[in-house]
Amino acid sequence: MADTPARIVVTRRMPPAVEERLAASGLDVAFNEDDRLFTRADTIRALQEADGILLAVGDPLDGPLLDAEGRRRTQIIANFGVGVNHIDLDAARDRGVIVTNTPGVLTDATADTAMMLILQATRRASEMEMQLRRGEWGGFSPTAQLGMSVQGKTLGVIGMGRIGAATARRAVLGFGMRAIYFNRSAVGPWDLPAEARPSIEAVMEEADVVTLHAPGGGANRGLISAERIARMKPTAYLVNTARGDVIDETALVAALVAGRIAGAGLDVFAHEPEVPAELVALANVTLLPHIGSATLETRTAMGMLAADNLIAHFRGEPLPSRVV
Ligand code: 8YV
Repeated sequence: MADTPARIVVTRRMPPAVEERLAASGLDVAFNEDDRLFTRADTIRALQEADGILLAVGDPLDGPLLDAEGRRRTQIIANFGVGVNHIDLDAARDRGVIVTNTPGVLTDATADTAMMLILQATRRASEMEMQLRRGEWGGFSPTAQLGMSVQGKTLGVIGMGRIGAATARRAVLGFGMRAIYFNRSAVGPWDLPAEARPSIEAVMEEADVVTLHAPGGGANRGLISAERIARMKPTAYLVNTARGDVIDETALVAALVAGRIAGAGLDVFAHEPEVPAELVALANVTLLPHIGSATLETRTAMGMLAADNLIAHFRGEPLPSRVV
């Protein structure tokens, strides 16, 4: 490392082991002890003062911001998370700013969350829990509170990358579902029965549960459009652990309010932390506050990988997971 240590700004509180590692790294690290969300002005200051920034999904970075009023010092942005749709990658590329992310380490946690939402949605878990908590449970009934069994049903995976495949694996091998998928490029072969379909439409039409695992932003904004939602069976469920903007949220709300699909399980929203009031009021949706990767083990691994990228960069070593 150079004589004067590189200065790093960490925009969010990190799991303890990650902060310890960074503190001992030889880098000059400024932590965010009270976890206060950075304003635009804070981000500009960080870009002017720091050689590297470790940030997360609530820290949007566009081209004008990256210019930092003409005084940017930052060479590398280490994103805490695999999704980088909050960062303008073209703007970073144009300006020679490196961007890294944290693939692989959150695959299982996010696939677990997708499976949890598949089960919560199809078994009406949120609705049932609310019923109980409100004191409205009248006791066992053979015919009330019925959901849909997932065994033998078809899971439709949109985006068969690491997390999509891990979700299919859970659903097929653990819960007896069959899996079909659409992926933009050819993928496989798989160590489980999973059949490709030629289009998103084909998956939407055939699946009993559609689960989304495509990255957000860019061309994927509104990928699950009103027209594509309309292809779903009226008995089908939609699950999203990817990014809120992958769905036309207004169209989804309309479909759910009109009862055109059976329900949804959502961990992500188009304008987080805002959640449309219509969704909050609906019984047939399960809503989670973007907790796909929220286990101590996973968040620690994510922070360690982000730290690895920063440390490698300032040591002049190859970066473990570079995006730009
Ligand atoms: C992260 C995620 O926790 O990695 C991602 O893309 O969606 C989450 O699991 C979040 O993005 C934190 O930056």
